[in-house]
Amino acid sequence: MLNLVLFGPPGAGKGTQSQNLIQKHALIHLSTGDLLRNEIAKGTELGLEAKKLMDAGLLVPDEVVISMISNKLDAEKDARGFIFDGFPRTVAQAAALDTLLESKGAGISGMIALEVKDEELQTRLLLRGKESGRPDDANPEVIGKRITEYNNKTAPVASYYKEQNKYKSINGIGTVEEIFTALNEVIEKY
Ligand code: B4P
Repeated sequence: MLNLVLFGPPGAGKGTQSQNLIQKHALIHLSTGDLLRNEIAKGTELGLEAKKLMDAGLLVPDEVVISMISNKLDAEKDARGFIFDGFPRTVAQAAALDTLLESKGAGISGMIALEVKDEELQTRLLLRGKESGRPDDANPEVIGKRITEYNNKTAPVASYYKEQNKYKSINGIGTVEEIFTALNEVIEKY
C-alpha cells in the first residue's frame, strides 16, 4: 500500500495537490477538513460542535478526528492506498494513525511537507475566502490563529516522522504543476 501524509500549514496547497495525486496514483483522499465540513453541511451534532472551533481557527478534539479516520479506513478495505490531508495534526493523532494502520498490517510510506512562508499563506487563504465563503478563510485574525495552532500543535508532528526516517520537505511556492512534479519525484522513490 502507498500511504502518504501530505503536510504543511493552512493554505500550503495540501488540498490542491491531493486532488492531482489521487488521480495519478489511484489513491483514496482522506481530508479531515473536508470530512468536518461535510458534517457541518449535514447539520450533525458533531458538525455543530466542530464549526465553533473551526470558525475560531482552533483544532477539533483528537478523539473526534481519529474516530472519523478510523471509520473511513474501515469503509475502504480494498484501497490501494491513502493520502492523508490535514491529518495527523497533533502527535497524538500521528500515534493513533500508526496504531490503526498496524492493526490492518499496513503503515505510513512517508510524510511530505509543503514549505510556504506565513505571508504567502495569508494571501492565499484570504483570496480563497473571497470565493469559497469559508468563514475561517475570511478573517485575517482567524487565519493568524490557525497558523499559530499549526506552529504550536501541528509542527511537532514533523519530528514524529523524522524519527521514523519518513520525512521529506519540498518548496510549496511555485505553480501547482511545478509542485506536483516535485511531489512525484519524492513519491517515485517509495
Ligand atoms: P483544512 O480543511 O485542512 O484547511 P487548510 O489547512 O486551510 O487546507 P489546505 O492547506 O488543504 O488548503 P490548500 O492549501 O489546498 O482544515 C480546516 C480546519 O478544520 C482546521 O483549521 C481545523 O479547525 C479543522 N481540522 C481539520 N483537520 C483537523 C485535524 N486533523 N485535527 C483537528 N482539527 C482539524 O489551499 C489554499 C489556497 O491556496 C487555495 O485557494 C489554493 O487554490 C491556493 N493554492 C494552492 N496551491 C497554490 C500555489 N502553488 N500557488 C498559489 N496558490 C495556491
